[in-house]
Amino acid sequence: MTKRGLFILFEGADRVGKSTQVQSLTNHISNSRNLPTKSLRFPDRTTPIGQILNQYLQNSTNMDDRALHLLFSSNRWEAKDSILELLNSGTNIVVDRYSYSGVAYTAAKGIDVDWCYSCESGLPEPDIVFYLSMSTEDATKRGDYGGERYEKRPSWKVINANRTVEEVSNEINQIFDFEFESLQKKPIGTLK
Ligand code: FDM
Ligand code: MG
Repeated sequence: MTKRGLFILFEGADRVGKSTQVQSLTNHISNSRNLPTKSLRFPDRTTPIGQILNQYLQNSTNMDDRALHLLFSSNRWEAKDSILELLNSGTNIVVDRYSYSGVAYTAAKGIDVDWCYSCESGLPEPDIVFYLSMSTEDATKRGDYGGERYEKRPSWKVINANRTVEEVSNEINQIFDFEFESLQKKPIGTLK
């Protein structure tokens, strides 16, 4: 029987190196284990909802904060079935931003964190989250980022991203290799 794929998530501030590390880990998984691996990113600007988000992000068109939040969240919900299909068919996914970005960006505007997070409840849960941090100060503040309750189920790894691309990817590969088999045995989780 095919084993399920893993859902690996990268979070962190802009320009911290997420896209580079997503690509690097995707290559590492395909090459070292010869397993199907796909990278995804949110927002997914290719869908109709994603195009609205893209317009907002590019032109800073005005939108109500909650309406915007719901669109970012819908953009994940519309990917839910394909995410589950990929995982169930044995494809690993390496994802650039997800629900924690959604909560962090909207809550930073002063909107209730629980309201923000409630839209995410029921989505597939990442198996492991690599939080790329540029300073140790950020790392200790990560409660502000996703909030402690969100860190309980998936395994959060705070990675010091203030190093060379290779140093960062070596650490990520090591963690991934160490956790891979035990994570694969767990059923796919759901955000609570
Ligand atoms: N962003 C991203 C949000 O505000 N909410 C979300 O749910 C997500 C996934 O969109 F500034 C913000 C974060 C960032 C912007 O992201 C575009 P990328 O990673 O630069 O494409
Ligand atoms: Mg960006």
